[in-house]
Amino acid sequence: MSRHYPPVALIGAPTDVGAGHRGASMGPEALRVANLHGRLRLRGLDVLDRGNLAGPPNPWTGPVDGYRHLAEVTAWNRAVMDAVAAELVGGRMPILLGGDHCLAIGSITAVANHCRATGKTLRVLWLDAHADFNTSQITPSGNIHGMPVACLCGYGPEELVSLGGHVPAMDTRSIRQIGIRSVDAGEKRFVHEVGLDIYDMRYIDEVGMRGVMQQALAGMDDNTHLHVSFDVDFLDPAIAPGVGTTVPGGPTYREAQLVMEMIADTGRLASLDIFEVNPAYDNHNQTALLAVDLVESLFGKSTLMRRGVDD
Ligand code: B3U
Ligand code: MN
Ligand code: MN
Repeated sequence: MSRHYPPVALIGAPTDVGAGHRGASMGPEALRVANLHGRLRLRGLDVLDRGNLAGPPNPWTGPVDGYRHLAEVTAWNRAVMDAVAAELVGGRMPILLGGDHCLAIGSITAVANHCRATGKTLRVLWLDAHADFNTSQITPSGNIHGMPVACLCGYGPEELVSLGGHVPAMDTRSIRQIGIRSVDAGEKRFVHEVGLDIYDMRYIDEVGMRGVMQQALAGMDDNTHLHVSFDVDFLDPAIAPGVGTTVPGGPTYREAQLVMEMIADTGRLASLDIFEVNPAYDNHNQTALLAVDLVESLFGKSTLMRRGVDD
C-alpha cells in the first residue's frame, strides 16, 4: 500500500432519466450498501461521502426529436458537472456514483475543462458493452445513455454538447473504449467515420486483456489525467446481472480484475465514474458488491507485493 492517493469524494447521482429501464436511480445506494466508503477507507484513503445530488424526476415519456427526457438529462448533467468540477478544484478525486451513463457527459465535461485549465492531458478509459455513440438521427431508442460519447465529441443536442462552454468538450483521440460488444447499425458506421479507438471483445479474445490494456494505456506520462468511466454492463452478465441492458460475452472476473490492476499500476487515476448499477435486476446486491471489489483493485489492492512497485 505504498502508493499515495489523494482524498476522494463520493457523489451520488440517483437518476435513470437517460436509460431504457428504470432502476439505475438506486445505484448510488446499492454501492453504499456494498460498503464502498468502508472498503476505500480500509485501503487507507480519506473518503468523504457528499450524499446525493438532486434533479428532476423521470417523466417516462417517449422520444421528442430523437431524444427522451432531454430537459431532465440536461438538468442532471449540469448538477453533475458542477459537483465534479467543485471536487477537482477542491483537491478531492471525484468518484461519481450513477445513475445511468448519460451522466458521463457532465462528469467528463468537468474533467476535460479542469484539464484545459491546468494544462493536463486527458485520457478517458470507457469500460462498457456499448459504444454509446448514437445521435438523434441514428438512435434506435432515443435513450441518451446511448449517446454520451458522441455528445462529448461534439455530436448531439446543443444543450449537452456545449454544457461546459467548450465544443467539443473532449478530443475524440482522448478516449479508449474497452469491452464493446453491442453497437447499433448507424452507430457502427459513425464510430468508424470519426475513428474512435475501440477494443471490442473479438480484439480482447485475440490479443488478450493484458495486451489490450498495454495498448489502451500507452502514451500516458506524468502530465496525464486518467479518467475511468465504468459502465458495469462492461462485465459479463454471469457475474454482473444487475444492469438494465445485459450483453453476453463480456469480460470475466479475472479479466476485469486485471483491467483494474493495470490501471492502478499506472498511478495516473484522477477521476472515476461508476454507472448503470441497477438493483431492480440484481441478485442480493451482487453487482454492486462486485463493482466495489473491482474499485478496490483500481485503488491498488493486490494479492501480493510486487517487486519494484510495493517495496
Ligand atoms: N445502443 C442502444 C442500447 C444501449 C446503449 N447503452 C445502453 N444501452 N446501456 C441505445 O439505445 O442507444
Ligand atoms: Mn454505457
Ligand atoms: Mn453499456
